[in-house]
Amino acid sequence: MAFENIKVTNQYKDKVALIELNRPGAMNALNRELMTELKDALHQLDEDENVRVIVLTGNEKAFAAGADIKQMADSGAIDMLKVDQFATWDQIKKTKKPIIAAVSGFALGGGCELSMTCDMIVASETARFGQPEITIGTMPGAGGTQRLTRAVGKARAMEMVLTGKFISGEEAQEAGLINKVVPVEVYLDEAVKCAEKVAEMSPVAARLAKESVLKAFDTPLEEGLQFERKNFYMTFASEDQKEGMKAFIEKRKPDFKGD
Ligand code: DAK
Repeated sequence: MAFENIKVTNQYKDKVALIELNRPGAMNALNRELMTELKDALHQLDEDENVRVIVLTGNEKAFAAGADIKQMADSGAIDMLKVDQFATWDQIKKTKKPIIAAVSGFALGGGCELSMTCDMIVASETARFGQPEITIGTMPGAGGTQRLTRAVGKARAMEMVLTGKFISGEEAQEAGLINKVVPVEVYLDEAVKCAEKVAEMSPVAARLAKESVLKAFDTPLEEGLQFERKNFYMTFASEDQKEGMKAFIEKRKPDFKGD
């Protein structure tokens, strides 16, 4: 598939794919075309048996500075309803394989929301996370009031959403929004290393585990525990579970095939 607004490398490393947002002249602003390409690429990689983990990145200056303000500026509510870009975002959210965001520079508005849709975030020391929609007369619409609040708590989320304040990579880590903050020279390598680690695991177990952790966001505890239990049982239907436990007993490294 040919893409214009993103670059996709299916085998960036063994079993690890890389998607780079690629609108450097516009700080990787997420226009409709880019989001559709991203949805298609994620779907394609989700189906690709040689890929186990996906790394999503921008460039050193910007992961993404938000939805494309120039494209949105004159839209009416009904135009937006008709275009229904949320369907694209919803599709992205359904990716079954783990996605690791490698964030440097600005991750603002929709860019911050996109990073939070990923399963882990590795950021550079120059990263700036923010939900500045209020400064242009609107508010977050793709998870910025919900995922951010769950991650960093009410006080910080309110401040970011109501004043448009940015937080640094270090603050984001301290607040629990991201996994790791590292020097800018190595943020992509660190994200890829993390992806390679996950790619060594059973892809069946990784898929079920990701699904279970995400379930924690929208279910009461007892329902979440029941869901987790079923997925736990399900891992025992996989060859990978047999291989993993046999390898432990035989004191060797497991070779997970994804069956
Ligand atoms: N949209 C369009 N263009 C953008 C952009 C954006 N969000 N951010 C930057 N650019 C463009 C600039 O216009 C400029 O283009 P030229 O003027 O050179 O043509 C170029 O990128 C470089 O930007 P600056 O010259 O401004 O660079 P600076 O270093 O001075 O500043 C900045 C960098 C990131 C601080 C600044 O550009 C900035 O404040 N950008 C806007 C940040 C922002 O307000 N983001 C929130 C946007 S609202 C939805 C889902 C999600 C959303 C909406 C709907 N649906 C599913 C329906 C999300 C909404 C948002 O994200």
